[in-house]
Amino acid sequence: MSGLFAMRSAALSSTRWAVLLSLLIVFLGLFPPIGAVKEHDFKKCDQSGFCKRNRAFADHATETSSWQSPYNIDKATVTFVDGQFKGTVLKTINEQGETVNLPITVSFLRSGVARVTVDEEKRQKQEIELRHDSKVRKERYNEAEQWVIVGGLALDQEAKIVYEDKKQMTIQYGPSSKFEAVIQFSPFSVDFRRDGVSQIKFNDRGLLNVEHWRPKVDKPEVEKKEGEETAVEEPKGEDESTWWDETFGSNTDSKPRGPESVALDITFTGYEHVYGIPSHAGPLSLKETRGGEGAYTDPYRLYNADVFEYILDSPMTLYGSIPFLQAHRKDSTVGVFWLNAAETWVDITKAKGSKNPLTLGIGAKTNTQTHWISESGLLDVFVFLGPTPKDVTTAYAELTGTTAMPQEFSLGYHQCRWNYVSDDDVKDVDRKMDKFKIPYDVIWLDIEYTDGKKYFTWDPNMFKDPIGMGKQLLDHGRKLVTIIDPHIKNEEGYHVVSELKSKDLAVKNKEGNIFEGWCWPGSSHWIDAFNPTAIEWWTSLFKYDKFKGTMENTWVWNDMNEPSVFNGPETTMPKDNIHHGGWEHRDVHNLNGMTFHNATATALLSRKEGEYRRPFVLTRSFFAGSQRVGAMWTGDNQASWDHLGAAVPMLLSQGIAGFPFSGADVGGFFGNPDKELQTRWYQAGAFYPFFRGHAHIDARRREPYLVGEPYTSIITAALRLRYSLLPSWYTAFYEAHRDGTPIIKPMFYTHPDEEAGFDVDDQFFVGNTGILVKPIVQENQESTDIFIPDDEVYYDYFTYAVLPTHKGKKITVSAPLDKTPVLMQGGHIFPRRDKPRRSSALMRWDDYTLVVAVSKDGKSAEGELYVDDGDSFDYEQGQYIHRKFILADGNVLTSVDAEGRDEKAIAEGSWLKEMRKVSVDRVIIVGAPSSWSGKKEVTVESEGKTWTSPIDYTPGAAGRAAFAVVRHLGAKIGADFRVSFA
Ligand code: NBV
Repeated sequence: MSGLFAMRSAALSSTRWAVLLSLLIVFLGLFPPIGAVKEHDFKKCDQSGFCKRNRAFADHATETSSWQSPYNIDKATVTFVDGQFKGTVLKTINEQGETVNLPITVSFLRSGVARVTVDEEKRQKQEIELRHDSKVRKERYNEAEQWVIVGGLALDQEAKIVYEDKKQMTIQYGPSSKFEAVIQFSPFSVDFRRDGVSQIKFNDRGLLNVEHWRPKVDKPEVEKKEGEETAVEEPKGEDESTWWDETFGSNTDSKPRGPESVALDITFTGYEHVYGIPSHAGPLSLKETRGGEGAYTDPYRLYNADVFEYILDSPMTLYGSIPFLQAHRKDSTVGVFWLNAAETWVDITKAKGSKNPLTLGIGAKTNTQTHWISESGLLDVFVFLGPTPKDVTTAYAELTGTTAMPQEFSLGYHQCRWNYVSDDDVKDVDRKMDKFKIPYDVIWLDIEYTDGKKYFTWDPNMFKDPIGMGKQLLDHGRKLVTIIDPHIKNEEGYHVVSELKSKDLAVKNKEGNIFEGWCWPGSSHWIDAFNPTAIEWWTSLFKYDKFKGTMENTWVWNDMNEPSVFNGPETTMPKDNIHHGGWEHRDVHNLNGMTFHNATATALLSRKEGEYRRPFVLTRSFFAGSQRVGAMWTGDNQASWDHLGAAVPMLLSQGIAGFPFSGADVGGFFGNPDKELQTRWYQAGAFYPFFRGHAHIDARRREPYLVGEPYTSIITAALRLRYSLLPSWYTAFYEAHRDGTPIIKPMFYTHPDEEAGFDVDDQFFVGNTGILVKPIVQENQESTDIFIPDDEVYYDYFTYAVLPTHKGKKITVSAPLDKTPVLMQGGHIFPRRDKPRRSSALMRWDDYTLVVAVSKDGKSAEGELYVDDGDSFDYEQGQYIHRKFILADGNVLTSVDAEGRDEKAIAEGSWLKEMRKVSVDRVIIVGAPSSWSGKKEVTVESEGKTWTSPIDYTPGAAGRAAFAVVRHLGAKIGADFRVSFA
């Protein structure tokens, strides 16, 4: 590994070295590296000039008792029109009182969200000079919004000034005018209040810092003393050493615009827990970052990077970032979204024992203080005042979009490894899965399927007949995913690179020439997916007649899109590279992965004239908004118990940051899991929103049928559990698509009032099913403790045992190797399909089972089912079934349209017509009332007919709930029905 990393950071210029390097890469590719991430290959805050400067600024402010923020609003410039406050912040830059103009806009949005944007006048007007004859844009990057925001920007015309004097202005806004923003002019600060109580404060600690443009002034040389190098006079006050250029490893960043960071302190008044800002391998409830017991010493970093074999419990950056954070205390959630795509760091500290009078009386005494620091771009922050976690996630989703309705197959199991070596290999695995009756939906091809890492080609020897392979999969209802990365091999005669060059669609270097770097194929260029013309061209490459060998069951995986550049600084692109529109890579880095993912998904929308289906594209890198495009996974984890344990908090964090279609490599990417670990990982993975087994090229083959008994059977049972619950998973995806809620939900989200659950991150609820899962992530564990967030009744999923639970306490449940701890919370109804099949496609017309977990009141429960064709966009035209099931009074179960639609009025397409023939076959009622004892039949009414169906009642015994099973119910899933137990 060390060799590869050394190579990745080496700046090689001569052809001889280049050839040697490519040979070495090929060689090392054959024997890929082992060993943990080289932390020193990635910057710490004190190696990142702007982070270090802003932390020093913060320290100075904190240590100076008389500190006053040098930012003041010039009252004379203030206007407030149609829900928008505008003015100029004056930044005092020296003792003479000289100031710099920073235009500020505070927009109050109809949704109740407030947005604060600060720009720099000189840069807006392009009145700055660039160094090194650079041709990049002079403005601060102001296009992040175009990629990220899809709605919710309408202004709240009702917002009004309710108080104003020389010092401040109070604006009332939001639903029922419950929110207020108190904008203080001097020094500038904003206090966001709900019902008169302070929730979020900007610049309360005076850490606002907008590094304004200034020309480089060459300092006079000081007299050289004997034996010393030529010295430059050290500037007084600020540390200029990283203003004009900055070296890390062998790369020097030329910084044509000099220092330009933006930073702000944001305090959450009375909030002890903060969540979000993925992706980091650490707990869901974020840690403090400025030292102290158990705290990190570095800020959380958001700078998408190929962090090979990442370490756990670390604020280190990973492959993707979403700068959205929620703060939570009992019964209140608020949040901020920091819309900035440049390298960003977030420091978190908690000020305990605060005597803040505004928080007294509500029991909270801790303020969480955050300090956000970005290298360039606008200061652009959205503020959410809740008060529920759902209010916050929904408002965020209105801005950035919700998770796309997925291809239904993509919720099934994905079988991947680096690599299935030939088309015969793929066909063989496919047959063996059938032979062993192991359900799966998708088999994946990693980079080796290509001809010499040239995407859109096939290895002519190993993949002679990709269409034959695709057809076998199609016959079994299965799909193929092929990897397509953004680095394009720089090889004479390769049509993709020739077109990329001739059409001028690649990312440029600082000189404005095509950027060349190193990745898997050796010398490569990178498509600039910020360019609309590049997206158009990219789309053309995926047409079935262009990417020969693909067909309608082929889908795509985008890897390495941070982008990963082996010989670039921190394994990525130089920051002074140039993108479409003249923006520096520095400005857009964290958006890069999303633009590529987006280009690929766009391409899949039109592979053939007349074909318009939901794309499936997995991405490694992402940003806010990526949820609209596809799924993500947590990158290169390891086959270790620790990594298994790390996955759930990471996926929970993804969910509350609005990108819930997420998974971790099941089995662990690097290394070889032992049989127990692999089994436990499948049991956990069966409850990841995205469920894929994957392995490194060096890892031993580990398809589930190879593990041997009893493991293969246990893994198969976990897979079948996933498959039987697919209707519930699909319904949870629909809910996420509708309003941005997470698919797997942490305790604080479902039970915002139960304080003991606020830092619980190793268990979760699946959608609104009431299914509570606690994966086993430790070796030799035969039991586990599950935290119970409320006083509902909880049943064991498999045995129907009623657990002796207490709100806010843990309960021990047994978990031998063949059991995943899964509970059912009383009060819920969820749909299943219980007939074991080989793939989700084969389950399409299967009848349903409804599981009713009766509430502690012994008579009620509710749940939903959403189903559509799982492939097209016809659901947008009403081609779906959405039912609400209600058990009332312990004697009637009804099914009604969840949206109150008159279903007869919906014109039936072919899918809906067929689906209307599908029935509810069984209803299992767990916690069935004892009055049903001895009952032999129930009365069913539906579609104007009445009939009876048999019911078997089993009385409760030895801690197990009474349960009843209605067989052959026969009511159609799409029709209203009423089952009477009386
Ligand atoms: O394409 C090869 C791998 C892939 O299997 C993995 O899932 C990605 O995260 N890829 C990274 C590149 C090389 C990793 C060592």
